[in-house]
Amino acid sequence: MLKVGIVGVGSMGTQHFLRLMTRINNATVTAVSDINAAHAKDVITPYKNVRFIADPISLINDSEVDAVVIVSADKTHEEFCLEALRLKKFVFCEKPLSASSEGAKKVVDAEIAGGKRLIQLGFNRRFDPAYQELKEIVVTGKIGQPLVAHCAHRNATYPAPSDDVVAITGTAIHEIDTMSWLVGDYFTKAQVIFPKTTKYSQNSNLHDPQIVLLTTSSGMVITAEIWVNCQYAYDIRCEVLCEDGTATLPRHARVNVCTKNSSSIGMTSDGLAFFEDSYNAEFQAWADACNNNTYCAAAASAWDGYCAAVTTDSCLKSQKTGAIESVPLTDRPAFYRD
Ligand code: ISE
Repeated sequence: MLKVGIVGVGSMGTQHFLRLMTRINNATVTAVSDINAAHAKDVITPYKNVRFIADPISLINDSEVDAVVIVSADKTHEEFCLEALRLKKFVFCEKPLSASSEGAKKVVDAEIAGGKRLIQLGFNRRFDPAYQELKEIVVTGKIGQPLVAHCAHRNATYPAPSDDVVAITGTAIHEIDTMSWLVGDYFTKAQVIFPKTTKYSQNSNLHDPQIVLLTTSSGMVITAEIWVNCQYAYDIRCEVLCEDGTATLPRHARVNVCTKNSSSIGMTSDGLAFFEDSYNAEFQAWADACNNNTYCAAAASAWDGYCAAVTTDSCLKSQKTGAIESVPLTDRPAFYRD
């Protein structure tokens, strides 16, 4: 039984806590930490064997914690990953790996220096069956080489505080990792374009929607629309244009209801519910890998987190310059090749 410590039980951390306690086999949570002690204690109250440890570094060091789940504020991920690596403990870290590409590089270097792959990054879509099918079609070349992909990432509303930085490092980062994984290539160029902003943008520092344009090393172009206050629902779209056809992510797994002169399909605004199966699958894969003292090759690694951070840095630069910015990435080191 894998004994897990969770750093951060905000909305997503609480979901991961409940997931590990009720839906994941051969893993249990032994301790949690959170800056909001009262809330954390409420979360664990029904579970008598879970301790609250105020200091996250003490939690990571605790002898009853074999492996660490990091779901705290983005800016803290790097420090907690480095501490877990120092102790040679397995880590599941929510994205981003670090708030900067320099920080992400430090984590990658520390993992390589330790000689063992210990970090799994929470890019959950790699475990989504629809995305997996899309990838299979694209990488096997069944409908020719991919040329262009159009993606959309829409949140009904965005939790405050939100701004242009978070739209890239919190939201566009999913498209960045997913598309790089899906086409098996990394990005060389990035640009961000600001169309007219919706009246629902919560502050003057958030252009909404934004269009992210990415070019891969093979010359494929990806357009990613990031619209975090679309109002109507959580909506994720992806269409890949290949030489002999197109492949599109299914948009609905729900029943289509027809009544007089109308046809409708329900949607949800809850992104966690939308991708629930993929979250369960990625956590089960992580727990299984930890219990087998190895890493899950299907999951995102620290290197993938570094690549995403370098790409988001270029997007942030382009938000300021309006120009096409280069993405200074190199080939995957042997340590991260499966
Ligand atoms: C959030 O952090 C996520 O990971 C969600 O998947 C994404 O839709 C949302 O925009 C992010 O804020």
